[in-house]
Amino acid sequence: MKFVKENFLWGGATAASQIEGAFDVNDKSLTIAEMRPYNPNLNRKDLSVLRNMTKNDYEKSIKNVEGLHYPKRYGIDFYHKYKEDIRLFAEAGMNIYRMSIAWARIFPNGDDKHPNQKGLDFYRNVINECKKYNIEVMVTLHHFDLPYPIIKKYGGWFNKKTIDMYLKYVKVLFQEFKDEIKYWLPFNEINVAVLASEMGTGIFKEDFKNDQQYLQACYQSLHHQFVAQAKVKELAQKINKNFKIGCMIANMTTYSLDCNPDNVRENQKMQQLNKYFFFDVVARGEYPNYIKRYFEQKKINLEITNEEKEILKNNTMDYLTFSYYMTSTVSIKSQEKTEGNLLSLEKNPFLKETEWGWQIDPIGLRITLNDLWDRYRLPLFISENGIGVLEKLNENKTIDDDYRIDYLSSHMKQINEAILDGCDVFGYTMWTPIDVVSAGTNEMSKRYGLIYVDYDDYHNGSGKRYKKKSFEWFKKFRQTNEL
Ligand code: BGP
Repeated sequence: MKFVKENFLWGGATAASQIEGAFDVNDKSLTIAEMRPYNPNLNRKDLSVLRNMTKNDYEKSIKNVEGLHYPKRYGIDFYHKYKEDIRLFAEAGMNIYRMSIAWARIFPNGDDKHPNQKGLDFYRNVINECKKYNIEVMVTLHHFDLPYPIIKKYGGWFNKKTIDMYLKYVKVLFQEFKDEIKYWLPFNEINVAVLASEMGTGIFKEDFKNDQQYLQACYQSLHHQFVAQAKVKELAQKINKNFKIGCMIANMTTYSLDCNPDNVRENQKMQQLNKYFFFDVVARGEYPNYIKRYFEQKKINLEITNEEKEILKNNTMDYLTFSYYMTSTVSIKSQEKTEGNLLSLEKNPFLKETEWGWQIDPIGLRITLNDLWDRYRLPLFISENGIGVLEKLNENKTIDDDYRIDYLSSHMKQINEAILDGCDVFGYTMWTPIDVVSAGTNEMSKRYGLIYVDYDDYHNGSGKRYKKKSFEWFKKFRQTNEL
């Protein structure tokens, strides 16, 4: 099948805390991401791992407690190897690279007077390296990596002061890379602010009286991120009118288990709460009524000023983007049991799943694109999509990852279908072009890349890069446009 769209952006996505390493060089502070330890006994299918750390655990992590290991502090040493890696991305035929900038390298404490020049220099070098190969760069400004000093001193995104510190940081980057970067993402997966708030906003359950107060705080912190994001858009207009600001969510397409109207309605509710709410706010500029009703039921009272309402109304997003890995299946019963866990207990008998229990569903991507296009009529971008697998180099020093080729090509074919359906989709960055440390489980063993990196979960290994079979497949696709 020929891919129909010309000038489409094809590339890969990564995040600073999962690749850079060099966690303590040049005055960088520790980020919340780098403080999450690897747990060798983890249950790979239990996503509650995303939200089970206490403040005390983080304090331990600052003190580097013996016996604990923090893979994100080392990443894949991209900090020193970025030239080699970007050359490989170019060789694979990528024309876009979605990367994130670590706030902690620019303003390590959040409230520093001046930006850290050494941090800016590092990112300038990385961006220049991409430009050398004509690779467009999309920048995520905040990818689960709030600097810990902001959490400790200010309480993370629950505090409105974090909005101002964040805007100061963003302004520096906007001015610095005014001519180099067009596509910006203020937040990675903004809905994580509610789904796994500790990772997304740096707030902790034990700081609130009860579950209800905590849930309210999650939504309040999210509101601060919405306001920050809208202010980023406002600032962008002043600095460079060509900047494009997008909102990203972790896509939560769910199906009803069956045609029982109770289950169908439960599914609709889940889609509203986990997906549409976030895009409704940033595309339409206001909180939808169904969420106000939900807040009433949960006795959630948010502080939202009239000025903030105006800001949201006047600064809607230029494009919408999402990560897409799987779909889930919902019934009233499953939702009661999981209390809205990311993965539902209902298995979809039509889908296969990965070792992490993620249900593979390429057609769901076409469905998602059509739904979003119909609802918002805004350009769409798939900012993450890929499959995590346990892999070992074979005797030929490669990996025959036909399953990855199947996964990626079947999703890419569905994008083609969605474009033929009439959806305006302008790009795709796979997660990931190269193996990285997992965001959720902090392990290196969950590999997504077209390029294998020789490190294990304890950062033992040579760090050498090896092309997998999927690398050659993608390269060929870029040359022929044939899927
Ligand atoms: C998304 C994150 C990424 C990423 C990916 C895969 O939620 O934006 O940072 O890592 O999921 O998740 P994991 O690494 O847990 O497999």
